[in-house]
Amino acid sequence: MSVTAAHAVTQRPLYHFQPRANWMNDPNGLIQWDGQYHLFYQYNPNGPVHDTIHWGHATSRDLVRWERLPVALTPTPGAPDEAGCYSGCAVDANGVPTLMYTGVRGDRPYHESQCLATSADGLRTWRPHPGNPVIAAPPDGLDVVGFRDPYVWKEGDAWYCLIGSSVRRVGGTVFLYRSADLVHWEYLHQLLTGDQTVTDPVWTGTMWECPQFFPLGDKHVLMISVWDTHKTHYTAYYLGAYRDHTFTPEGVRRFDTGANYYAPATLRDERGRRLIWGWPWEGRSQEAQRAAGWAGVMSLPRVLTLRDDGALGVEPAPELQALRGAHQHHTGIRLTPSSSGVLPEARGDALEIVAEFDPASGNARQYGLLVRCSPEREEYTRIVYDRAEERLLVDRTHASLDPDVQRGAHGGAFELAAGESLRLHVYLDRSIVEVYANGRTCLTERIYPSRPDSLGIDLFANGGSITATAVDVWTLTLAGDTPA
Ligand code: DQQ
Repeated sequence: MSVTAAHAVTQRPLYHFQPRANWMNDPNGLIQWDGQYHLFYQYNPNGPVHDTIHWGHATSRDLVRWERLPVALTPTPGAPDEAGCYSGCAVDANGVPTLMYTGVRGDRPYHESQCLATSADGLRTWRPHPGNPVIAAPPDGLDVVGFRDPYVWKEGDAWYCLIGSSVRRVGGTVFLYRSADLVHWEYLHQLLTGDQTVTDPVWTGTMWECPQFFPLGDKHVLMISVWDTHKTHYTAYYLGAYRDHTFTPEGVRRFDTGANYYAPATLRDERGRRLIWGWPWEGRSQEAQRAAGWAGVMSLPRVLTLRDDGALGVEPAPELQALRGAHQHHTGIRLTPSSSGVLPEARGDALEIVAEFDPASGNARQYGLLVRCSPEREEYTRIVYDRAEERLLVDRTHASLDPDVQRGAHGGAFELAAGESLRLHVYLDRSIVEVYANGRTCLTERIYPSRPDSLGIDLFANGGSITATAVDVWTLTLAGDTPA
């Protein structure tokens, strides 16, 4: 086996959802129907690059094992989606499963319009609506860039739809529409428009993609994917009040402060939970993606809640515990700057780790976890709490000896209350790391260790000592048909 092929094998995630091969990006059309979760996603069946975008489709009963189904949406020659079926949503239209998505046609930059498709066989096959597009162009009189990613919900007797866009030289925006039948739409107004000159507390960019808008507790959340020509891609959310089709935001924050998480979509499941999936895109070259034959992965399902401090709470879905295999439990590990190899038995590239640190137990300036460590530390990825800066980071500076992969340290502000422990909950799956902390922040990063022996994990402390009060490590395995 060539070196490249060997790397492709170890970098392909084991328990995160992926198509068997080729390209995937955004989650789309998330819906639970007759108990089954349906996950659609942006998919190119023709190669591991973003092109000829279809909708892939998978279902699950337990959020862990996914069955891959035939492609749901295919571009139709001569139709508004002839160049691609871009992102969108799914609704239950009085018993008829209905997708609303952006069709693109022509040459780049594509003409974008909004289309419908329905299924008469239990969400298996989909027929484009003969009247497509149902929204042909953005509202008149505005200089807009981009018009895509419809998000639809029902309120009273009417359907409402948000579409992501941008007002040139102003900022990202979302247009609000109303319809009685999902086919004839009336433009109402801009639900919210960003200001691209404002950078604090979050720069909301020049264009908003993939809006999500939903009630949570007694508030509404407007989630947007911040896109910019300078290659900025991240997710932000506004929490606020929604009344009379007007949204009054109280503040804006980042969602997932890692380097590789974008275009999330949500669903409210039959248990009333708000679940979210995002797209952790690749952090390696197009050549490496072509050599691997695949690109893109779906994040794990997360449960969103509304916290008393006005921020979103986020936890991995508890169903993921079904992945747990062999388990180790350690307590009271004292860490100093010279500590090394404190978890010699724990190894693997598909692991769940829960590590709890007591800040009152010492004065370490930085502490945390190392994953995917080679025996002599040529490679390692650091998950770091910087106590002085009050920041939680994933540091990929030494994650790979491969010079062509993304590196750098990413993260965000994270304050611990007086007496509060730090609880790091980490899912490692070969080339993806998802980090959750204290139920209120998360980071997603892609890493590409080049050495097959980069399988160790460790704990560390810098600038002082600290105690890890408890550390649990599980080897994760997936029984079922998901891995290729
Ligand atoms: N991806 C889709 C668009 C969306 C973007 C195209 C976000 O609909 O705006 O594949 O990643």
